[in-house]
Amino acid sequence: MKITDAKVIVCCPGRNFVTLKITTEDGIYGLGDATLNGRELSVASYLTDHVVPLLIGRDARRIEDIWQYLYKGAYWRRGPVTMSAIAAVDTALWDIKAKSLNTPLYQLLGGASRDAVLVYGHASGGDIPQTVEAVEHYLKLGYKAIRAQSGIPGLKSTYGVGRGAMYYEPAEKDAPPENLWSTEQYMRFVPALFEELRKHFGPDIHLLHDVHHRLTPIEAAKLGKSLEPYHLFWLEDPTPAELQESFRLIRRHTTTPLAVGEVFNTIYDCQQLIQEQLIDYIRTTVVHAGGITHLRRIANLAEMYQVRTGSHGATDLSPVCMGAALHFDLSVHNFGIQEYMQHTDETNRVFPHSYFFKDGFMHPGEAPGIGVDIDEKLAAKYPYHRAYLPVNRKLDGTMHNW
Ligand code: EZ4
Ligand code: CO
Repeated sequence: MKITDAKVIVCCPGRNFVTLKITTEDGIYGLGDATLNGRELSVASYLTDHVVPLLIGRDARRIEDIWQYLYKGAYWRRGPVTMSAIAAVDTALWDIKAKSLNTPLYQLLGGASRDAVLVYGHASGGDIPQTVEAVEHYLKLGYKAIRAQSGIPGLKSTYGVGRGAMYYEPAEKDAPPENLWSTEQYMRFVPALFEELRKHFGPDIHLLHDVHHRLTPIEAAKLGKSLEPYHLFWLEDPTPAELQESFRLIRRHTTTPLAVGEVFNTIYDCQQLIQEQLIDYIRTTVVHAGGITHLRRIANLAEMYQVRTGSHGATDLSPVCMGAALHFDLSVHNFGIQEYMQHTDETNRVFPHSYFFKDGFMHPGEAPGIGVDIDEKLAAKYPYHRAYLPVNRKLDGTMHNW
């Protein structure tokens, strides 16, 4: 089954997406997400200029070999650009294989380990009452797990706090906005937020919180400890994780479960975190961590150490990634939870899909392959628009580097 064509589609239906489409000699095609938020065109070029020429004529069925060929053959290993490009190829090839066998992808990954995939949504507001309202809204929609973020009194804007009820978009067009940060104000505020949420909604709903790498290990330890009475499902990215051993310090002080890994791109980024049981959930995703092939490897390592998966699923991960993630989630034994930030209708129209949400759970559907398509004509109506993630500065103007 020779690959006859591979092309990169860049579009911006509300936000930028990079999609790889691989076509084989018998007309079957597969899709892979290659979106790297704020650095989209670098992956598009990596694919178009350096990978696509190597794919033409290759046997699309040899998924493992092509993965190894692109990873080892490049000489330059790892990194978000490389691994997102490899992920796109890998995802498209799994899509093709499943379509050619006329089966939904999860059946090739061992079949369903569960009936449906637990997801969490994002509730946020400018202050505590607004955040309470947002959580209530998600509960009404049927969500069983909800991430709560709130603006901090006295700080003009805080990363991770949405502007609308449902569609939170982390990137902003043209130039990176600048947020202001105060660890002291944040640390005082967050326990009050969760105290209020537990008062309103009781002990049963799963509550999550994302720190977005803003704290030092000892600050994170303190926050984790102060949140213990509110028994979070997880505390995410409490500190940057380049220095994996820094999580030992957090672990020594708190039993609040920890989730890390949305920015990781290989198993080496989380090897120590997993093997020393320094985290509870690994957040690597299909698109940024080398595709289905590599994500399964990470999940298998994690299973040995009782670490569960909790893949990143923000809006900058395209519906193609979401579809692929749901097949992975449904099949992998040590699944924990999947993040689900709804895409806008505009995005959904460009990427028609079989996956669906019901009562707090999602399912990839039974369409052959990943079950996500792209309407290329419609995509062409939304040209790329440069956009960036915000940067974060302390009150005195210093770049906040964690
Ligand atoms: O910052 O998707 O858990 N979700 C997040 C997201 C990420 C963006 C980065 O592209 O932290 O909002
Ligand atoms: Co996050």
